[in-house]
Amino acid sequence: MTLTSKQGMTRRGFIAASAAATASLALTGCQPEATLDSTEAGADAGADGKAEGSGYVSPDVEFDPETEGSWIPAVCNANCGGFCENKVYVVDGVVIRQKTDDTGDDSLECPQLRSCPRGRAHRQDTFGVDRLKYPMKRKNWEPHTGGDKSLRGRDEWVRISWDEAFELVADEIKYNYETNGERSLLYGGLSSGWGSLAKSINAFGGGISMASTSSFGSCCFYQGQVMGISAQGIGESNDRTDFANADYIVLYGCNQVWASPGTYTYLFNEALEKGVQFLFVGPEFNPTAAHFNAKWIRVRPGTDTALLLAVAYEMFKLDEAEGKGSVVDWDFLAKYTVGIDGDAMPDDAKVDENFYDYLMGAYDDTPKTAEWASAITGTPVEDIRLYADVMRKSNNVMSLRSNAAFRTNDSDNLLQLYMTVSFMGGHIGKSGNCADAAYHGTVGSPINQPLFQVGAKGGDDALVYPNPVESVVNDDEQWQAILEGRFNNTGSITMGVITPEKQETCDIHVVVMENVSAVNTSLNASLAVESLRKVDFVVSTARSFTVQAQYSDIVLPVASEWEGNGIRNDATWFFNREALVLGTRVCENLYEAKTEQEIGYGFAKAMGLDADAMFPVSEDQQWYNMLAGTTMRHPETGEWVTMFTITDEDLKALNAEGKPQEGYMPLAEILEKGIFKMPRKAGDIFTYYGYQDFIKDPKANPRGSVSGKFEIYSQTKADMLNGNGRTKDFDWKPYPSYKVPVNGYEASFVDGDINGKKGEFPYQMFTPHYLRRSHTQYDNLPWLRTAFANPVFIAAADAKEKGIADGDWVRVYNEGGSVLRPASVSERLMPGVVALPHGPWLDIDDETGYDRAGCENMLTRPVGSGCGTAGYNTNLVNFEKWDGDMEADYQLPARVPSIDGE
Ligand SMILES: Nc1nc2c(c(=O)[nH]1)N[C@H]1C(S)=C(S)[C@@H](COP(=O)(O)OP(=O)(O)OC[C@H]3O[C@@H](n4cnc5c(=O)[nH]c(N)nc54)[C@H](O)[C@@H]3O)O[C@H]1N2
Ligand SMILES: Nc1nc2c(c(=O)[nH]1)N[C@H]1C(S)=C(S)[C@@H](COP(=O)(O)OP(=O)(O)OC[C@H]3O[C@@H](n4cnc5c(=O)[nH]c(N)nc54)[C@H](O)[C@@H]3O)O[C@H]1N2
Ligand code: SF4
Ligand SMILES: [Mo]
Repeated sequence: MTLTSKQGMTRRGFIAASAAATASLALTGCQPEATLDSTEAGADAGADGKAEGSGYVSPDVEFDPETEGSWIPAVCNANCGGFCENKVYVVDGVVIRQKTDDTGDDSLECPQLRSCPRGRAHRQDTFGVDRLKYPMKRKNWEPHTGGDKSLRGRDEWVRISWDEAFELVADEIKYNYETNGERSLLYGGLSSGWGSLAKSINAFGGGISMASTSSFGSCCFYQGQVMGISAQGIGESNDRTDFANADYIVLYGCNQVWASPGTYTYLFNEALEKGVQFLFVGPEFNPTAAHFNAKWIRVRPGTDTALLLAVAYEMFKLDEAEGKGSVVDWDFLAKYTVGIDGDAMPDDAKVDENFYDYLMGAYDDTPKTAEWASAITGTPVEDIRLYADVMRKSNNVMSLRSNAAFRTNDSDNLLQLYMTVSFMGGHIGKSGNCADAAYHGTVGSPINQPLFQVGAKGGDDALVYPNPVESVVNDDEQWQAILEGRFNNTGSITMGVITPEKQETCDIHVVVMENVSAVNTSLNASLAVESLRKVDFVVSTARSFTVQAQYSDIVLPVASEWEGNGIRNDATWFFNREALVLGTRVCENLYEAKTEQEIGYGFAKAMGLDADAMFPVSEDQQWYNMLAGTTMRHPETGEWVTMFTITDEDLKALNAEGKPQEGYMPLAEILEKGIFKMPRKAGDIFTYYGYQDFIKDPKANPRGSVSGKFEIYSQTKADMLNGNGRTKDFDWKPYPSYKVPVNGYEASFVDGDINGKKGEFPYQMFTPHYLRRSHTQYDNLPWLRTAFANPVFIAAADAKEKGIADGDWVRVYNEGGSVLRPASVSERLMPGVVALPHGPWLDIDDETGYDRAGCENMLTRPVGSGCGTAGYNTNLVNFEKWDGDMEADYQLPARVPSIDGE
């Protein structure tokens, strides 16, 4: 299969492209003396720091670490969960080399937090030709009416001053409040409400905000009260020093090798070396399964509930065959859970049904046997039995999952079931056993047990300026809310809330997109475009000419984290339990870009608000506050202690007010090194087994559920799901049962009959997170585009049937539209399944309507059943060979706005 870009690149092609892109490059402001050369020089990619590929400006500076610049720690704060160490070699404010963590002996006790290819290409992000240089307005935009709205996404641009930009945005917002009310504004996208504009908008009156189950899928509403596990079932894994004590590690739909690269995969290596056996459960034998030489338990996307029901069924059957208690840990179930069978019902039960009897077929005449499941899941019957055998109580089993299987329609019973299978074997709260997550930043780190706590910035923020409009629109109805003015407000599922059904209306005229790539990353990109072309005003903050910038009317250029104080976003993304990683300022703001706070301040003033009161703490002071307030657990005593010693000189250098303080280590040390790693050893004081307190003493440490125990019968769960008005024609049971998912495997057949004929869209699509990019971030970087293709993965048997060869262009399509990608033909995928890695930047061809970039969300259908899950991995498509002609994306010019007069 092809993963790397294989089409031979014509050097002339990229030189022409990059010349066009660089022609518009006007380096202003802080730009250094060092000559900034373009790729026209045509140097080779790699070690000499010059990019081969479209439009990257590479400084033509000889590398001489002895005399010239200095190494500075720099953050990489993409939303990938990595938080790896990056260091940059800076000459006169320009980064000419990068390296990664080279401290320590790189042992398992003290691993190096090495960055992935994306982090190492980061300088192309900050110094790329596609950086936005100044505020812009869309050429054919008119205040209040939107002007020619159909040109959004394909218009030219006009440079404007910051003053004008602030005035125009403030005027639009005020005008719409007066004319259409506060329900006319939508914070579009997943991270809505966190940006620099949101604070003033909230202070002024707020707007409808948006929620999504994006990362967690149907795990979203699993807070403590639902079945007594940790929020979303995350944060209570055993810590990594215990991995080697398992007999089996089940990687449930995980792909650390792509989706949590950095150090995380490495953390499992000791287990691999010590002979722990890995199982991988998913629709492809992915790079992670390959790395760990895992036994592949194949399962069709979105059918996991059927699979695990059969695993539970087969465990009971084994237990019966071998003698009660030989396989199932009945003592564990009795002590720590409720609802396994009719004898274990909780007090609040309203339904006279239970899990065991359901499995045996008491309510639907269908025992959930391996054979029953296999027909749905595609898993060989013997593999289901093997999985059940592995889960037996005499084995030590760690079950670690990502949320991929939960980003599927109607998977709302899956987390309860996943936990139940581990409860049945008693695999919780002891060495070698756990059931939790290992994805994003949570691999081998029980994040509920942090070893560092970053200090508060001060003068902040969302709590002081909450959004006065309480309405929240869920991802699946975001575009419908704009196009049809209606949605079901059931609270913020992002925050784990499900309130009862409440149908509301709205009249959206303004969309604000900050810190988010809503057009690319939300369900249904074609409706996103239609929606954005309907409203009167779209504003976004952006670093480069992102898709959301492209579809806006006014774009405000935001400084990258290398231009700020680095740590800015870390409170959100800081997940590495065992290391504190800091970045410091690498350079001044580039071009006319402003930091978030500078944008917030200017906008507040334009809104007529008291900007000084709203932003009382300078960014330098915030940075200091974070450092001064940072605490850590002392490596020997485990006590929480102040981390940094800060002197008067430090205070002066940091341009901040405060008092000198005593701490564990000098501040200067971390500012220079950028990293502190907690030394670890198996069995040390930080060793942790998930849920250990509850397991030790369940009465003294009850869980947050109604019963205080893990609930295999959760009335709360059923009531929430049945009350929110999203699911059609299905009664959610308090115990885990199977619901045929909307747009799942069954729906790929005519009338849903899996023994019948395939329907119009016979293939299942899933959308893995991809090594080349972090969601959309970094997908513009030429090095990464050159190194990794943007494929659709197709099973070899299916490709053969369709006459598609590796590298051919393929059109993948369904009711949502068509996207084009090069084929990567693979023996590692289940037939009937295609994979479109998540995150390319939408690029719709006006003539054909095809998306040339292959944005997978053109094909994801909003369903929002269950808790309102964004079912990215349950969509049906068809595909065919595409005979058109198109260059591979690394050959395309950088995306830069076409600016009037330039
Ligand atoms: N089909 C499909 N869709 C998915 C998923 C999937 O698996 N399949 N996964 C979902 C998941 S799990 C997630 S988390 C979402 C992610 O969805 P998004 O959050 O929309 O994705 P990003 O591409 O990370 O967008 C962040 C944007 O913010 C910009 N940015 C970064 N730092 C700053 C800053 O300091 N200030 C400002 N103003 N902007 C900044 C970045 O350049 C980028 O444009 O996608 C979801 N969408
Ligand atoms: N490089 C990179 N890293 C990232 C990100 C990124 O965009 N790029 N995004 C970050 C974020 S915010 C998140 S949320 C995580 C997401 O990371 P993950 O939660 O791991 O999600 P995916 O990459 O979508 O899927 C992982 C694997 O799940 C399997 N899978 C897909 N569908 C199903 C299914 O229905 N059932 C089962 N059993 N398996 C299935 C596939 O084999 C796939 O390889 O990654 C984080 N890390
Ligand atoms: S993109 Fe993520 S994994 Fe890669 S270097 Fe940055 S933080 Fe680490
Ligand atoms: Mo995510």
